[in-house]
Amino acid sequence: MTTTHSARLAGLVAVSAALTLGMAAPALASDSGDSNAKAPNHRSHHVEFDEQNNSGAGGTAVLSLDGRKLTVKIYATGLVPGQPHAQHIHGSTTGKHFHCPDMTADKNKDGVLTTTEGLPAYGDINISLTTKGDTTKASALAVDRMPVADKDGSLSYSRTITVSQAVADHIKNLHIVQHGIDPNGNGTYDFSKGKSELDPKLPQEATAPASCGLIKGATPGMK
Ligand SMILES: [Cu+2]
Repeated sequence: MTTTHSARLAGLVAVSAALTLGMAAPALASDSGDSNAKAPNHRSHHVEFDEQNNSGAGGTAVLSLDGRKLTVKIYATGLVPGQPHAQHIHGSTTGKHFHCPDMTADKNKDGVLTTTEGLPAYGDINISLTTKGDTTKASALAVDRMPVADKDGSLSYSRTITVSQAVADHIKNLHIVQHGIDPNGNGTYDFSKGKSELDPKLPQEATAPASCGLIKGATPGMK
């Protein structure tokens, strides 16, 4: 995964932007308790983001799945204003469960949980939540197609994409990660925390995770 991230980042060197990792996912037709669904295969899931790296970021997401059509709506706060935040759906559709790491995953104890340190917990990137175009892992670091936080650090995102049947079937095993932090509070991504382990030309601040949210079970009545 590091190799992939590195490769992607290498192509973005010219782009002075940040990365956000996020993800969202809907539920299965077999989920119980969604009596209000219009169709047996229509389920919605709720995500609550928890900060990573003491970023102060948070927010919510609603993931609606209608067959293989996944609508992802994210409302995040506390992100770095004016900066792009790469976001992905992480995890596995083959039964292995991943989760959101805490600071104990900061193996070198430098005070920053890097994407690489978090990946054993996050799992691989399944979907890149871009604003347009490709949504595969190949666009993981396409920061020019990632949402940008407003002047208040808030970010709204909505997109409907067609996912694989595997994703539709295992949406509850997935989660969303958003990236891009500003620990020194200067309003931009800089090298105060060193270089990104994914690409030394990019600041660590641009690639480190800002928040993570697990896909909760089907929420009755939500659309
Ligand atoms: Cu990610």
